[in-house]
Amino acid sequence: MTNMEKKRLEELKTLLTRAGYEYYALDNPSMTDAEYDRLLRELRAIEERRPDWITPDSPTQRVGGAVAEQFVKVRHKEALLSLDNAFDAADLREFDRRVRAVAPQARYVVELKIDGLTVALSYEKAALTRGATRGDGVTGEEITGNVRTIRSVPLRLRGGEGEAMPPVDVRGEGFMPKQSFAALNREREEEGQPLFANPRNAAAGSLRQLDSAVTASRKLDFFAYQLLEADRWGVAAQTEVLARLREWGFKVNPEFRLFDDIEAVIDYCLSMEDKRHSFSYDIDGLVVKVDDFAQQRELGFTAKSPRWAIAYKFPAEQAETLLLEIELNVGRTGVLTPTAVLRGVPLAGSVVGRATLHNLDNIRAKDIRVGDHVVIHKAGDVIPEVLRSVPEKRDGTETVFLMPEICPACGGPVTRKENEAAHRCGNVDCPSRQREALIHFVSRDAMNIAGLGPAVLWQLQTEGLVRDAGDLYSLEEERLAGLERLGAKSARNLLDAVEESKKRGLGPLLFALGIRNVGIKAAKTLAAHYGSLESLRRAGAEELQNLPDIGAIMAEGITDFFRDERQLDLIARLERAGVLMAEEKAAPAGTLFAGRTVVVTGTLTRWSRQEAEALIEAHGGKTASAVSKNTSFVLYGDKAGSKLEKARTLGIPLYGEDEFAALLPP
Ligand code: 0OX
Repeated sequence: MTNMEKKRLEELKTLLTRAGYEYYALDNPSMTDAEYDRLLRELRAIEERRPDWITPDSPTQRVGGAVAEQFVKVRHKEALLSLDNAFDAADLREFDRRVRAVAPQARYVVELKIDGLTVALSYEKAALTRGATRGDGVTGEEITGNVRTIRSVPLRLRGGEGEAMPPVDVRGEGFMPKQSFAALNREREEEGQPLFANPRNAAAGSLRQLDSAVTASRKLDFFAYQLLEADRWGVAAQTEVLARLREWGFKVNPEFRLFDDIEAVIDYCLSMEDKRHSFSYDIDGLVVKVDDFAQQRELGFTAKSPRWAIAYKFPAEQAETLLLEIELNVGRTGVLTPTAVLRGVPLAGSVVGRATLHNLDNIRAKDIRVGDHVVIHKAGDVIPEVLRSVPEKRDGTETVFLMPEICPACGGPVTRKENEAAHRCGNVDCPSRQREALIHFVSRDAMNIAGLGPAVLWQLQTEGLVRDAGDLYSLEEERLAGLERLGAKSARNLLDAVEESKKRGLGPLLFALGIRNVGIKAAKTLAAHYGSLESLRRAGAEELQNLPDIGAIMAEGITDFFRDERQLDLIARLERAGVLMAEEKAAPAGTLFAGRTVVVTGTLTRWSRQEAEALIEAHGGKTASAVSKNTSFVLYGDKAGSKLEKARTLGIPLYGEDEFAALLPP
C-alpha cells in the first residue's frame, strides 16, 4: 500500500507541476481548473497522511504561511548591475558606436524592460533554495518564502539532472500584472487601506512581506532573463540563455527580437512606444543587449554598468493644457505649496486637473505664469507635475505669480528662512495648519480614528468644536448628534472610535503628534527604545542620535518639540483625557482559538479584515488566506466570494460576524 501511495504521490506531483508550468509559464493550459483542484486535493490528502513525504518542491508548497521576524541579508554571488540609459535615437547610435569600436560584428537582442523589481533565484540540485531582492546590488534581502508563492517561478528545474545538477543562479523581474494591481487596489479601497501608487510599488510591497501568506494572496509574476556563469551551461549568447531558461521551466518574455544593426533596433524601440500599453504588464522601456557573450566579455563594464547593454527609456508621457490659476495649500508645518489648477486633460490613464508646482523658486526658474499653456507629466507615473511653460503661446494676458505676504488661510505673516525653498505661514493658530495637523493625527498610521475624514473634521472645525487634537477627546455626543449630516448613530460611532484611539500606544502617538521629521519608522524606534513619552522627553539630542534611524536633524526636531510650551500643553491635555502615553503591552494571549486555523473573507463591518485576524491571533488562533481542508472555520462578511463557496463544498463551518462576535469574551 505504502509503495503504491508513494508512487501515486510522485505521479501527482509530476502531473501538477507540468500543468502549473503549462498554465503559468507557457500560458497554455492543458488541464481544467477543476481537474487541477481535484488532483491537488488528492495530493494534499496523501501528504496529510504522510507528512514525512512532503518535499519543498511539491505543488502544495506554494501557499505561504511562514512568518519571518525580519529579513535576512544575503550577499549576491555576482553584484547586480544597473543599466545605462538611452532616451533617444542619438543615444542609441552613440551606444552602437562604442560597441562597434570593440565588436564590429555585434548583433543586438532587444527585450522589453519590465517595470518590476529584480529578483535573484538560486537552485541547488535543481531545486529552488533561495530568492533574494536586489538590495544595493551587492547584498539583498532573502525572500525565499515569498518567491515560492509566485506560480511562474519553478520550484524544480525541468529536465534538470536532479542530484547531479550544479548550482544554477537566475535573475529576472518580479512584477504585478496591471489587472491584478487594479483588483488589489479596488480591494484595498473597499477595506480603507492605503492604495499602491503603481504596479511596481505593489510588487515591491508584496515581495517585502514578512508574512508569505500575504505575498501568496497577491498575484505576482516573474520573467527570467539572466543566467550566471553561463559558460558552464554551454550557452554562448543571450538568445541561448533565454532558450535555456525556457527549457528549465522559467517564464521568458516572448517579445525579444534579434537585430543586426542599430537602425533596426531604433525602429523597433520607437514602434514599441505605441504598443507599450497593450501588454498586460507595465514596461518602462526596452533593454538592448549585445547577444554574443565573447563580445560582451570584450566590452566589459564601467564602474556601475555593463558596456554591452543599455536601457532605452520611453519618454515620460506628457500633455499640454492651460494653467487657470495657482492655489496655495497651507500644510501642517505652515509650508505654502503652490498647486496649478489646470484645464482638465487626459494623461497616462486619468484626467488631470491639478498639478504640483512645489515652490516659488521652481515657478520662477521655469517662468510659469498664470494663464500660460503648460506641459505636465506624471512623476513616477503618478503625481502630476508642471514641467514647463510654453511661452510661444502667450498673448500678453498672463500674469506673474506673486507669493502673498500674508497667509491666504489666516492672514498671518508669511516668511521664508534663508537656505529654504519653502515659504511658511508663521501662525501656529492658522486654521489650515490646524486642519492639516488634525488630518494627520487621525490618519491610519497615526491614531487611526475611523469616521473622521477631512469633511467631518472641517465641519467640527468650522463649528468651533475642535481646534487641536486635544479637543477631539472632549467632544460631546449631544452636540455632535445635532450637527448637520452627522446624526445620532455616526456621532456614537465617532466617539467610540475616539475612545478606542486612546489605546494606540506610544509609537502611533509619536507619529500623530507630527514632530518635525519623525516618520512612522522613527516613531516606532523611539517608542520601542524609550517606552514612554516622559522618558523620551528627558532624552538629549546626543543620546537620540545613537539610535538606529535617528539622525541629527530628527534629534533636533524632537528636542525642539519638547521645548515648545504649546506641545507640552497639548500632551498634558491628551494625558488627562486618558490617551496612553506608553508603549502598549501585548495583551496576554488567550486560548479561545488555540490550534484553530481561520480564514477571514469578504467585507466586515465591525472590524477591518486585519483587525479580525489580529483578534483571532490574540486568542491563540492562526489565520490563513486560502480555504483548505485544514481550515477550522471561515469568518465571512459581505460580498464573500470563492472562498466561501469553497468552504461550503468542503463542509467547513461558517461564521457570520455576529456569530463570531458571540464567541469572543465581552
Ligand atoms: C527588465 C530587464 C532588466 C542583466 C544584465 C544587464 C542588464 N527589467 O526587463 N535587466 C535586464 O538585463 C540586465 N534585462 C531585462 N529584460
